[in-house]
Amino acid sequence: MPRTFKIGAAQSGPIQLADSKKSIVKRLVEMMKQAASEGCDVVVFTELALTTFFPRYFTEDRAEMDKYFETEMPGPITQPLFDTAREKGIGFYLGYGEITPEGLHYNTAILVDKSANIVGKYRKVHLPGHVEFDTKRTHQHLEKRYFSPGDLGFNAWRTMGGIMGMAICNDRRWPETYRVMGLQGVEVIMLGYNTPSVNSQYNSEGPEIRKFHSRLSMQAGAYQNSTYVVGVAKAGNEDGFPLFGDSCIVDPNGHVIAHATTEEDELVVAECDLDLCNFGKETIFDFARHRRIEHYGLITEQTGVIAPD
Ligand code: ING
Repeated sequence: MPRTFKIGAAQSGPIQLADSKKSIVKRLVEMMKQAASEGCDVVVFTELALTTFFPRYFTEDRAEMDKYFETEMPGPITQPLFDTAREKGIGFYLGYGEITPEGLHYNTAILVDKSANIVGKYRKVHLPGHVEFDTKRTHQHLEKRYFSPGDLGFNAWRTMGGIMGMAICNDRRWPETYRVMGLQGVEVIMLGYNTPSVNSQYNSEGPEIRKFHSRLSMQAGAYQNSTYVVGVAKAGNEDGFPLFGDSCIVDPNGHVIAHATTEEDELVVAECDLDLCNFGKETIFDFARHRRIEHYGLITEQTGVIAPD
């Protein structure tokens, strides 16, 4: 009997500066209802799903960006997501900007089960970009200015009939992200991303190669840890700044089994058998039998490159 788990990847189309969080939540609830009507067990939303990708804008006073963050989850704005999840019996992943009671700012995601309980929280570890305005870039990417590096690590939670993990955007480019969760037996890694269509430091790097790198990273992570990976974009043109879509669901063999075809709100659905993870975990990627950790020390002892003389 397959351990069926139906996944809905709810890609978001563009969010403009003028769009209210209330109007965005309405869009997300619509996709959640569509996912529930198609029998999904979980719906995966994107990174910073409630707002435009505000780290593209520089403000001297960082507190000006607090309006893009949430101080409570759920709060009045996001409560309809939890109410609908409970009513429909569907879980969800939601990416958002978090301000803690201590006033710290994180790029955060939560995992919510079918009873609308927050099962887990993740704070983005790998923050790309820079802190100060960079005159050499065609557009800014100020995540290191507005967020602190995540302090919760990479965890996995047994919920909704499987072992679930979370990551956010740039995390998908780093093999350590997947392996730490792979060492916890993860079967589904959910992640949202907001990825500019053009490299701000190398403009001839356009959407095609960037989509290739996005899929390459997620397919490799899925295969090398025998897990499903769900990557969900915020896509489209936000106030003149294009983000690519290509949301996709990758199976434990590294195959893209479903993907978006638009740069709008689009639900991508795949019925998955979580037991498809087992063969890889029990053979080629049976970590206990094959890994040789005595040779891996540099990975945690050293941050940057130290090349031979
Ligand atoms: N966005 C991009 C991402 O990692 C990026 C930043 C793009 C870094 C391409 C390197 C190359 O997909 C976020 N939000 O991390």
